[in-house]
Amino acid sequence: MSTDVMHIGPGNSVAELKESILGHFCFDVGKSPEYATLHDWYMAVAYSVRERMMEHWVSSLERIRDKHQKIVGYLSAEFLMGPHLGNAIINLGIEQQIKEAAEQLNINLDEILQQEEEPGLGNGGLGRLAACYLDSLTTLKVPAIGYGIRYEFGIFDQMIRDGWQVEITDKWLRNGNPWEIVKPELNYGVKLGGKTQGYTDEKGGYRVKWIPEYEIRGVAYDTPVPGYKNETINLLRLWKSEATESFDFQAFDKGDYYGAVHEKVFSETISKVLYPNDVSEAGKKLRLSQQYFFVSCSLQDALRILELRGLSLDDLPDAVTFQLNDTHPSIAIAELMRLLVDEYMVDWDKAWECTRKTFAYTNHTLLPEALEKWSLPLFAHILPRHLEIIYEINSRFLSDIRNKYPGDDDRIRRMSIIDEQGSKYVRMAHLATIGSHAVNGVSALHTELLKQDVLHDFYELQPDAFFNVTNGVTPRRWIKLYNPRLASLISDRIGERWITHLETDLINLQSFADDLSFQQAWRDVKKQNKTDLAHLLKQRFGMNINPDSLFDIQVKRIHEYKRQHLNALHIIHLYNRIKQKRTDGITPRTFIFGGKAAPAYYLAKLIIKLINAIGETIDNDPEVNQFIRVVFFPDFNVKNGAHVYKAADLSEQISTAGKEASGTGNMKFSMNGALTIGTYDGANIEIMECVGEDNFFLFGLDAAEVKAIKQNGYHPYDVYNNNNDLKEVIDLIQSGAFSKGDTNIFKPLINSLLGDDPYLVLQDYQAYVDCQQRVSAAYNNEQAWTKMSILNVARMGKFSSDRSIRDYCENIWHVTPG
Ligand code: GL4
Repeated sequence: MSTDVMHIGPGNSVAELKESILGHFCFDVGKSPEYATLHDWYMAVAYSVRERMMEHWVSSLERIRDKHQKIVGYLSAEFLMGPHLGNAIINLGIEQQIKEAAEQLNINLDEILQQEEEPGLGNGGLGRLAACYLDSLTTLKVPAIGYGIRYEFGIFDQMIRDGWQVEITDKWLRNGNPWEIVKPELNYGVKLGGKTQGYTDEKGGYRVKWIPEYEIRGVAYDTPVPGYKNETINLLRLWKSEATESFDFQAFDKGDYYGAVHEKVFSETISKVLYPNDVSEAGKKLRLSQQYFFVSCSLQDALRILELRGLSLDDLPDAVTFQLNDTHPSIAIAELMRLLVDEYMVDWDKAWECTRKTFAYTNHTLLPEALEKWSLPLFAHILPRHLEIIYEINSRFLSDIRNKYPGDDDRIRRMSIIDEQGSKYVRMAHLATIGSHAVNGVSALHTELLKQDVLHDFYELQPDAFFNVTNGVTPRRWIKLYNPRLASLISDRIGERWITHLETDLINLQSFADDLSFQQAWRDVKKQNKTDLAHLLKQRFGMNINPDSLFDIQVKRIHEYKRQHLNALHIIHLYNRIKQKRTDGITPRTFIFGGKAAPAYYLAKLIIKLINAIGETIDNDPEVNQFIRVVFFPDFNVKNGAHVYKAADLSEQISTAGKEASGTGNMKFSMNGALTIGTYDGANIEIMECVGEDNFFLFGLDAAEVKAIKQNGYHPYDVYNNNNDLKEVIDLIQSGAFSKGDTNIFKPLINSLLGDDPYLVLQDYQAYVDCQQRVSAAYNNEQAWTKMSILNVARMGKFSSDRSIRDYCENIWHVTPG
């Protein structure tokens, strides 16, 4: 059977690809080529490429079955995949042929690629990490399914009007999605609300059943994820919510048409829209319903696969391992217990052992506002049975703790899944930790802080359950696809193996760091990438930037802890110096910002306004703009990221130490030849260790100093008063210099900085400005800078997501790649 399938596989010659594209044009797009739009061609090319993945899909499934391989179920509320077409083409290894086929068809492949609307099913780093991990899992031939939600509307599109962020609905599905394959037969019922009822089973045992208020259905939408040139496909399986019955015929018979449709509308709401908050939680009812919805479908799906493979429930931990991508899917722990205990009648202890063996939990943030907790009434209202199960898990767990630490009531209070203070809450991080066999942080520092702080009691209880897995990013998308000039320069010197062996091979570039002709070629690539970005910004937004200036870039979600406003203060410092004619030592720079603010996060939106206001003021001031420019690149997403990382000279990674769990943009920049100005935070520390302190611009307080200064009483107003330069900078904002005389508009931001400055912007200001001065000086030495840039790239091998996935395989999942 398997070989039959292989035989029908389409070929990859130029002629075959051309024929295939024309075939899809005719049979799927259904138009005559004379009337074709670019989007029509995109669809035809996408179908042709997808077809070439499908044969590997079937053979990959057969391989898993025949080898009895363990499957990784990556449970994530977000997958920020980025456009599929370009990635699929390079991973299938058909870029040359496709290019040629397109040429022969008289279509421009770059224009075709631009047609794809990216699936923005994530907020930022966490969702993008999930996407990099799927790429690496598949490239390493680890059987995996990414389980998530098929949001109808992903992260909003950002527009900038009058300097302010405006949110536009992301209608990513409006022109169809050629990458997904709906599996109507793969659908599961998901209950919500209602109550529970006890009963006695045939053996006289006490059991509980859940009588829900309503039930919805989840339908599977599969997207193939190709490995790099290895004929392997994994699945991204996203659930769409539907009504169990589209019409309530009883209501319909009574003439209540609207009542009949109501249920359908409600059911479809569950997978309607992604919550646009990054590292912060709103505690909304719909959000908990979304989490439960996708987790319940995914677990039912895994149990179906188990059965299909002829295995029993006892085999579950050996057949599947579930990774919880933050606490968002952690209700899965209670759901698996419910399925095993209530539906499969497994006894509690056995079910618990199986559950703990099956789950592992990754924590992605220490920020208190991001640690999910649900109020008990809300939880009970949506998941009454799960709350009972959580109480049972908690009471057994706490009784163990009591035995271990007799009389330590404070510890009980701290470790309980239920937060008993004030209005009571379910703490999802505690549920995730207690219900998993492994817990990991995402950088060395972050894991250390998890152990010392947020999960300290749990670490003390079970130190062996804690691991670090430093994040990584895929070099396929982030170097080969999005920086083709650099990729071919690297391959020219060290061969192509680095694409899948970054850790061992990229280091070979080191020997060229002093080679002057290589340095020149290196600079040429950067210059061309910068020129491309300048053209794009000119074309799309009419912005004027100079590719000969230093490109100083900060792209990431806008958040106070990431301190885009610290960057802005430095810009104003330069502005002030230029206005005062103290220009020596100022290197021409273009400051580029990008990133979305959560729609309800007022201060973040005000930071965007401030950046744009500074940019506009400078645009209109030739005295200043001969030295510096500031641009805000609207709607930063994966697609726009393609043009940004490769064009950077300087990467801004300036979060308050201890706040950024890892960061992954820091890795993308450095891998593409930017030097980093950064704090001692997240993965910056490990990046600096790898690239060398001399090739990294470090400044500011470290995490311990941040903690100490806060404990001893921090007084930002004194910092402001005692630093003349800083005072001038803040006073300039306050004077209305960037707001046409309006002295009110930025008050909330200034009040926050002078009032309590929770992220120590003022404290780190001077160190940052001084460090930027060192950057300027270093940039003026072209050769030395180029050498640092080469060494940065050469020493970044550790930060491939392939390494991260190998770490997970070895320490957490116990599966062998390949
Ligand atoms: C995040 C962290 O903020 C970020 O530092 C990290 O790189 C990313 C992936 O581990 O996870 N946590 C949340 S929540 N959103 C993130 O981007």
